[in-house]
Amino acid sequence: MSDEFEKDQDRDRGNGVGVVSKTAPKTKRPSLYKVLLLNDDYTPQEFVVWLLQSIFKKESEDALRIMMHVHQTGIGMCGVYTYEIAETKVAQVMELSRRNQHPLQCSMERE
Ligand code: TYC
Repeated sequence: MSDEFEKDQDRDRGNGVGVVSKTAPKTKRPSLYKVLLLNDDYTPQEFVVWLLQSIFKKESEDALRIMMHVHQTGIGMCGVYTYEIAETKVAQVMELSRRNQHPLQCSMERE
């Protein structure tokens, strides 16, 4: 049991052990970010499927489904991550696309 919790309990019992204000929670859940892939007319479908498998660890069936969703609707989600992981994945997609001379675009958005 935490010291803070015991202090709150002591105050509640009116036993003379005071706390100034209610104990604030010490942890906050991190914000999550969606990583989004955008369609274009030039990046090969196989390259997008390969990125989804290698960077986003998707099974081949899921990778194909996500790629086709982006191809047909213009945008799609590759995954949801904390800020730094999402940022790293976006940078990896952009760098691999650039190195392979594909115009593929990837972005992130707070959930
Ligand atoms: N539209 C591309 C093609 O027909 C395939 C593609 C899919 C490109 C998804 C980008 O994010 C993308 N070759």
